[in-house]
Amino acid sequence: MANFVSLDNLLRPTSADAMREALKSSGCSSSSSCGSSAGVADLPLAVWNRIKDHPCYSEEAHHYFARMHVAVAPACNIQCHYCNRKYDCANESRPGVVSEKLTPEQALRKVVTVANEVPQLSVLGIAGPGDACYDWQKTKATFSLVSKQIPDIKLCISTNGLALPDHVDELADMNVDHVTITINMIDPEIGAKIYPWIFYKNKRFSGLEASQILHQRQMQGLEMLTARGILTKINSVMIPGINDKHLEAVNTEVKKRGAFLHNIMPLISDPAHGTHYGLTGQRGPKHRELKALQDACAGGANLMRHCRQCRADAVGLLGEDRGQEFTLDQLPDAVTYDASKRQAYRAVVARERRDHVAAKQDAAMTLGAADSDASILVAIATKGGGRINQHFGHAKEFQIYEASSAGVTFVGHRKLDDAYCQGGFGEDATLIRTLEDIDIVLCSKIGDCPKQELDTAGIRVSDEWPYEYIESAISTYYAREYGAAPQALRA
Ligand code: CLF
Ligand code: SF4
Repeated sequence: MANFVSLDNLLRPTSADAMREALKSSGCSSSSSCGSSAGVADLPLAVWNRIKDHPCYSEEAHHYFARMHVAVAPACNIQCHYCNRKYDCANESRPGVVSEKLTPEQALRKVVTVANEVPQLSVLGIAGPGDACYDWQKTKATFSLVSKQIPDIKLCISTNGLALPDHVDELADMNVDHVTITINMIDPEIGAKIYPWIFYKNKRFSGLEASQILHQRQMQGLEMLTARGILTKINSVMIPGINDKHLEAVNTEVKKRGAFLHNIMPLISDPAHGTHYGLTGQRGPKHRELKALQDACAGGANLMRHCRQCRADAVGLLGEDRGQEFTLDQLPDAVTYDASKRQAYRAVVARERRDHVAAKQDAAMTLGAADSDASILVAIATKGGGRINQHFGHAKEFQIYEASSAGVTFVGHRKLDDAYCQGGFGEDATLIRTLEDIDIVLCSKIGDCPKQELDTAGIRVSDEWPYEYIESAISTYYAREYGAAPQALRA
């Protein structure tokens, strides 16, 4: 299905009214029985300009811009208990086999093909399936080839940090402006429960010694990046009973050393993945445990809450994966970069952003006027663009917002095993568990069956605001239910 903000929008109006008209002719009526939120105003302009097109470093940008990963770096120099080398790097990807590893030349062909066909593309990341800094020659060759052809693409890496200090100067020389380090501990005693061994200076270390070295190298790498003005994001895997109580201290420490963002991710632990934690019954955190930890870190390093733990070969907006459209066998033998679509798309986004900022301001006023003590959680079905523009039955995830008189805040997302229309409901489905503490679900359309089933489970749902900006619809609902009369919606 096409994204909401696409090149198609260049040729037709993007007002909510026009989109609602289009919805009417989509052939599916609602009565069918089928199944760091910081924006430009919050940051120095120079920093905003560096993150405004990066879907991971800006929550706002993730509604509009896409990243792609190329799996050119399979080798790794440490072992994490949440990783099985047969699967994607859990630092930056959900477990799942990488479809194919690429040479730097194959990666270039793939990136140019994607850039010609996915105008949202703004970032090229190398996030495994091993470690981008340990498998350095391939990382470096790929960035060098791609940046010559597409000079404005942002270059981004993710690393466990062990080999990072050896490459910081080259990263700065190559204009890599965004580096993620996975830091799960600042106390090597805790590290020893996460990392059985590391490989450093041609030698294998284990136990406490391994974690001491890793910790020292991670801190050194972070300080070196900060000193060179490179934006850093720290990823931490939240492992209940191991480091969950410790991650607040990690947050404080990385902030002290200049980290721009902290992304606390839930451990993904499934025996089927064959990881140490999966096989030994280590559980991952519940939604509310993750949110409680993130809330407890407020005031420290800025938190990222929109991470999708994407694959090492992901392509597209966060939350969608178009990787299977760009496998090697589908790529042309030769391809030339055409900048026109990406440039045209940016003009669309600039217009959308202006409108969205105005809508958010109206929403804030509506909520303030409601003058209520209520705080609610709202689940949104969206395909991007900051709008409620997805049919309930097609949603594979919901974006979660918290609303109160103080404002609307993005607080995370929740994935479903399957969309409702593909059988994602019924006795074994996760839908009700996923939405159990949600006050209302907002979608562009919903059929009678799921509406009834949600109603039975006591979950409210509405398709009253199709294609409206998320904040506009939430504030209108909130004011109607909990406070004074809402202002007129902005179309
Ligand atoms: Fe990739 Fe990571 Fe760069 Fe983003 S992902 S290397 S910073 S371009 Fe983003 Fe994916 Fe979360 Fe990573 S959603 S796993 S944070
Ligand atoms: Fe796996 Fe990544 Fe850890 Fe290496 S750094 S063991 S690839 S999760």
